[in-house]
Amino acid sequence: MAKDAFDLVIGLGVTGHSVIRYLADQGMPVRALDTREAPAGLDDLRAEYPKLKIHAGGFKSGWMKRARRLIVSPGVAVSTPAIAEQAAEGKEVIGDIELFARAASRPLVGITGSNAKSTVVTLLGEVAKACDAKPGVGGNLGVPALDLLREDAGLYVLELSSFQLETTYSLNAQVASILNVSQDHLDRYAKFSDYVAAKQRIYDGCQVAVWNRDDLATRPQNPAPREVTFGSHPEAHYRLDAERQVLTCQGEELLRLDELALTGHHNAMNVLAVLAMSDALGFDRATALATIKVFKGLPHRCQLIAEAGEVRWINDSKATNVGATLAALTGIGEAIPGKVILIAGGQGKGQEFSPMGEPARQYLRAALLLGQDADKVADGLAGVPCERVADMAAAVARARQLAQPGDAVLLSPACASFDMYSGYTARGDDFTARAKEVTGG
Ligand code: UMA
Ligand code: ADP
Repeated sequence: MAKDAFDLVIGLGVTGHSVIRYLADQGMPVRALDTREAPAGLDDLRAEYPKLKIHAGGFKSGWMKRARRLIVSPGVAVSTPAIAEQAAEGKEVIGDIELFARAASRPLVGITGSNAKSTVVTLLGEVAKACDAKPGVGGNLGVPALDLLREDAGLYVLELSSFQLETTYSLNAQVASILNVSQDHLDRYAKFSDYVAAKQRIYDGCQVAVWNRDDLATRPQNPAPREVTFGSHPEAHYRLDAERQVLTCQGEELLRLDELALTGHHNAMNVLAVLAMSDALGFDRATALATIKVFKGLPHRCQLIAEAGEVRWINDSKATNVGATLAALTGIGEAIPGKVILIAGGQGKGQEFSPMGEPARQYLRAALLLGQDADKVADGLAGVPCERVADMAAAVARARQLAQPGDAVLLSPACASFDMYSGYTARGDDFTARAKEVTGG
């Protein structure tokens, strides 16, 4: 390595901090930049690494040119001209997951999908823990992958976003899975096929590919050494038998749906995916089944937060795309005696909302729409009574007026929240607090 060579970390969020920590621990020369003037945590970083050269407020072209490698955070598009120019010159442009994959000495499970990643990663992590496999669980879920290397682990279970996969070249997972694919992040991808192609990279070099037999976009485009499928399709290895309301493996009954704490068709799919991966990893099936049965799901995902006057209030703030809202609408619409009052809207990320039209006409009493793309959501819900509301307080107050016994009030926005909130958690917390207020919960 040349005497003054350095790695340039781009983006000073959670990922950037973890990359700096990792490289600094190894005594590797590193510099860092962020395109924003005052990224959060800058002062702490300066205090922790007083000698670290940091630039804030743009791409510093001299550093971009002189850097040995660019380590790019997932929130920064590699198509950004300043980065693309360097890649075109032949410079290595990678992300934290690539660094992780090169360093990890334990088997790795990589899980992606438009929806269900966090639920499946968390549940598989619980199963692995119960089976004494000492899993390190993280990635897009929250704990950056490189931080997992700081603890002793027997196995890594990583949630991977399409953004992270774009800058990953040597994942070589023991087990890899695309759980499902539907429109998302079309503000970052020119075409839907580019988004799918990014997800497909998860299978590169994997030993076992676990894919969704009901969603052919999840099938490895290049055949994997071993492939295992889940779904309700008759040919799925791990299958939901909807008639008998059971989950099976090659015809053998594993679980009745009423034995699960999780509910809804989408969660049956999630459980099948976990079982397929657990078996592929050689975990004890009885321990896996016992762990799965009691798993109640994560907050902000179809979470029952209040019940009053025979009306259920459900927080599904994590539904940041149409696919997730469809799952909630059909799952809840089928399960309740009344109708659904849907609260939706926010930043639409270039999605089409028309796929929501049919289930919305079937299950909705009304839709209360807020945020930047409320009108676009309304266009997709033709035939459903839609009202614009100024904010969550107005949405909750109006939902309370409209709800009848047997109904559910569902926050499932199909949109990102950043036009009104710091993230989906803040949005879900706001809804929960206001719903509890009006229901006296
Ligand atoms: N930044 C720039 N220029 C830009 C954009 C961002 O300099 O054009 C800087 C920001 O100023 C900020 C930093 O980059 O300082 C933020 O980096 P980041 O957006 O890559 O986010 P991190 O904090 O590193 O968090 C990332 C993931 N965020 C994104 O992919 C947007 C987190 O997923 C993940 O938990 C974390 O790494 C650890 O792996 C969040 C997410 O929303 C939860 N993911 C998307 C999703 O799930 O839909 C993909
Ligand atoms: P991700 O990490 O991929 O965003 P989560 O488990 O956090 O996934 O769930 C995100 C949203 O997707 C929630 O609204 C949840 O109810 C919904 N969801 C969960 N599993 C599925 C599935 N199999 N298909 C469609 N939507 C799902």
